[in-house]
Amino acid sequence: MAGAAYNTYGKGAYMSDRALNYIGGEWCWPDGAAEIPCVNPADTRDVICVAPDSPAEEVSRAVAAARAAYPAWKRTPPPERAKIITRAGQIMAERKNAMGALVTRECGKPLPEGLGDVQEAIDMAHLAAGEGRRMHGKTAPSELPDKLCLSFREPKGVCGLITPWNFPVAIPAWKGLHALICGNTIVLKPAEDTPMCGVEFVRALVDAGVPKGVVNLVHGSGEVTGKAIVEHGDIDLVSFTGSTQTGCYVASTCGATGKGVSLECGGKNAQIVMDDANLDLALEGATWGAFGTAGQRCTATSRLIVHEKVHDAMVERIVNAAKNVKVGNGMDDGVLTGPIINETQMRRVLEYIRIGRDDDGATLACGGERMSDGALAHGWFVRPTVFTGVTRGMRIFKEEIFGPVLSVVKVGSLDEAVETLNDCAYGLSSSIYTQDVNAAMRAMRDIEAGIVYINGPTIGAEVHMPFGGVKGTGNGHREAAWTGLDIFSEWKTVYVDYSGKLQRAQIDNAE
Ligand code: UN1
Repeated sequence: MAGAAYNTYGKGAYMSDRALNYIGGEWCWPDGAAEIPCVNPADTRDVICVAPDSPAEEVSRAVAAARAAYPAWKRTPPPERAKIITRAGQIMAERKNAMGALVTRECGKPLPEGLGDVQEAIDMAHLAAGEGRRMHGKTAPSELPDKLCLSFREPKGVCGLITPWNFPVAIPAWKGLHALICGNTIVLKPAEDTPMCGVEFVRALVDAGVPKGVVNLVHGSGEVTGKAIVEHGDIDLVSFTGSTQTGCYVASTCGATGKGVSLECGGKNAQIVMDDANLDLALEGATWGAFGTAGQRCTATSRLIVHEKVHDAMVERIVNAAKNVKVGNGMDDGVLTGPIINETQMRRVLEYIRIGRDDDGATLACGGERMSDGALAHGWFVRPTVFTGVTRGMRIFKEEIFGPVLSVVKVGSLDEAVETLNDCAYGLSSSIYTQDVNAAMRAMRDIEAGIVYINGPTIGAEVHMPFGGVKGTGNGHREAAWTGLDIFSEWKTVYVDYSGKLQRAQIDNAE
């Protein structure tokens, strides 16, 4: 076996200054791998660990371990698999405070959100475990006598899971727990910014008793480790959450190498505020949707589409709210907006702000700059930013920014609001604030998005409902809920002929 093996079970990997891989039941570090440092984005002097940039050979070892474990796991009855997932959920609940703090330390989002991230994984464990007793198929009589038709779910095989940093426990859980309950074995590559969250998620499964090789963890960059997963010849399915650009590469490579692929990519989500909306409620929703998680959710509110009759009042409120948002280290009380995940991403957000101001010609109503005074000096903070006078052709209207930047667009009617919302390459989440039930129903029908909130912000999806989007956001799959099972399973149809003779469908019973 390549690499020194570190057995860190129990006390473990979390205490280590190295984020270890987990392959075939052993914690390990690939010999000679480049080291990727992981720092706290709120204070980069806080070095959390180094993770290996796992090369293709390490990915191959993980895939081989997953392949070897697959037949036995596939034959394990789903309610038995569910017991392990239930225990993993219980373990995460016991460790919730520590895991939540780790989420905040690694990815910067405020502690209540860090805890929420872990809670989402716990919820997902309950859901996936329940599915262990709901692996139902359909049965039907045949068109021929003395013949029976059955269908049931089977696992896909070895699944490569490539997950983002912004929900570093929840998204591995969405993908991983549904993959496992269906009987797949997995190779998880967590985001390089949040390797220890990946370690903690896997450690919960290991401590819950998942058999060796069923769950494997490989750290690394997208360019090295992610690429090796996507191109590997013995992976059956890749499930990816991240940018649309990378998603297109993942999809085309999986297509060329004959793998299944599920994608959860970008968003440019909008909240509509109609003239009859409760503006205080709409303001709370927009503030949370745009500046919570520093705008770094696929579901974040990035466009505020406001009816002209309440436009000025709404702008005044949101600008005032943005100016008063507490920005800082997510461990501090009352912080709504934490740091941007890393310097590259912060520079990208600042560049979009420049584009909005200079190229697009929108009006910068507040924010628009890096914050680096005092306690913020060592982090990647961007002041909550609002642009007004944004119109449909502008880049800040169209492109995903993934930062605390909100573009306000003025419209004159519900139809124009929905048309403006739909004028978008993505279609993940959306929201409308109105007290008119007919307007709400029309919006529900006409909005092109996977998720629609009525009188709620664009963020806050629950694990038991389908999660995903249309257009450039995905490729037709829905994670979590009952629909997540469809990503990670295949249907097998079985015909049982007990007539004792050859019966030819469509022929012997032809009219
Ligand atoms: C994401 O941003 O990729 O609905 C996931 C929400 C969360 C999940 C977001 N429950 O905002």
